Amino acid sequence: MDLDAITKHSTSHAKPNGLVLQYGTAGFRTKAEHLDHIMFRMGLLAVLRSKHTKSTIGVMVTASHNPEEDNGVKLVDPLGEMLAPSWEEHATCLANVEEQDIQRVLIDISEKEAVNLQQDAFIVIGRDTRPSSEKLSQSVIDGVTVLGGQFHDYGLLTTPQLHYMVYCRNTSGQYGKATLEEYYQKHSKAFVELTKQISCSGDEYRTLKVDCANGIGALKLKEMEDYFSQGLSVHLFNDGTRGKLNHLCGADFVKSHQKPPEGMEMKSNERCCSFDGDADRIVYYYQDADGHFHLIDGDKIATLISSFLKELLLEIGESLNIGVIQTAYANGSSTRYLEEVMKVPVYCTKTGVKHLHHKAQEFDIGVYFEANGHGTVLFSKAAEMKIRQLAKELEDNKRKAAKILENIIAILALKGLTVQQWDALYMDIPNRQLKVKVADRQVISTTDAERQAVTPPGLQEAINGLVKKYRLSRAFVRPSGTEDVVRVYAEADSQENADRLAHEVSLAVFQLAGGIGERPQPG
Ligand code: G16
Repeated sequence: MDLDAITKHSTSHAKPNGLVLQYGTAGFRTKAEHLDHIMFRMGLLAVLRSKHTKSTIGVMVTASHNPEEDNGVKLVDPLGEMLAPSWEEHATCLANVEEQDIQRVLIDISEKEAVNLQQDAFIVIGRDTRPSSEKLSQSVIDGVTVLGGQFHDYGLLTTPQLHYMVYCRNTSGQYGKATLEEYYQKHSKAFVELTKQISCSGDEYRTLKVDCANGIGALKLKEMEDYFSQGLSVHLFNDGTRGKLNHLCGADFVKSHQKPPEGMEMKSNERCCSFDGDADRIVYYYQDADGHFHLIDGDKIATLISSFLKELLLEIGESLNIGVIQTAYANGSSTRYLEEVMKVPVYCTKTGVKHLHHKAQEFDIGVYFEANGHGTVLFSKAAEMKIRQLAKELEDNKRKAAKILENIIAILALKGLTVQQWDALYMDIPNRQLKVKVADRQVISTTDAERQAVTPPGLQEAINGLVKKYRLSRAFVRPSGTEDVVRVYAEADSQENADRLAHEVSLAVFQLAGGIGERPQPG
């Protein structure tokens, strides 16, 4: 390690006095102007992680669903997964030390993790379209180079694309080349193949309106459009040419306000969807003939996919085990439907893709989705090999099902239901999400996959008392890991009651957990 160079460079990426940040739900997130030192230091840490794993490590500069003024960074581990928890702790430690202690912390991490400092390091970097992202990714590069790491800067990428690049580079091309062209080809091929096999007629399956949250999704979808031109025609809205990133649009807005984004023309029964700012969430929706808005969120996506997979497995006579992973935000109706109607085991983890992903790895086929639209399906290596084998061996009618399964490994598509039939699988329990500002959100700690508050004293008792007043009700609170707020979630038998319960719980948080600013107002 060239300690002098580290000292020299770190002074040009000074840490604001007194600023303490934590590696949260999806890395570091805060106002962009407070992140320069974090980016530089995460460049340093990525090099150590790369040397330690002897693999390429990814760094994504994005604050995803957060407002345009924010930014953030997360590290991507060798198999395209989120950073290992022990290294999250190193990240938080390195982010918060004073400049003169950076070298000591780097040496401590290297010693603790037995990092071979002579090992080469390679880092790939991607960024979203925020005005601050380019400069911040330069600070990452500064950190990488000062520790002697090599790098490839992909520039503008969606978060899933960066994860894909990391995985490709670490699997010696077995999964594909780490280029955008290959990414588009691979995904569109599976999709087009799949749409050929599913006999659905009419345009309704081939057109989709997409709200791109004024973010990177618009650029990348435009690039991808030609690759799947036979299978799907997409109409882009909020493509960043006018509006502000995530402002009154995007998946987070649509999900939490339960209404369409601004800037999208919706005719009745048209299929529409929204990405978030880095295009790693998707929620679907439509407006019925009476003008009512219907949201098809991550819970419904998980239900569709797992029921589809179960049918296919039944068809080919395979008994691979499927598990569905949700978080506390999953609508109560979705959990009941999955367990009681579909008879698949459902597990609840803490918020954050990393937690769901980890649990999903325990199954032959692990389907995980957060209600907000993040998710995927994991096939164990053994399950994948079995399916590929079956796709070759089985007699014709069964082979078709196995072939579909094989393509599904790369991409997921609908099973020929209309969006309305999909929506009608079960009825959501009315629900409401709110945010409360408190002086220090860490005063709230939780247990039971974030469904119960442990501190501050009295808060859980207060929530229990409020929940009892309503039918079919449930509520919980938790500190956000991406925004400086406490999140409140409530369900009840009517929208009015869900709104009321969420408001009453917000007031309890405000009173018992040190609320600041204006008291939460009803509706
Ligand atoms: C990130 C995480 C998600 C999480 C969301 C909200 O999403 O990747 O797993 O659900 O934040 O987290 P919290 O409630 O802790 O703020 P994104 O799309 O912003 O990367």
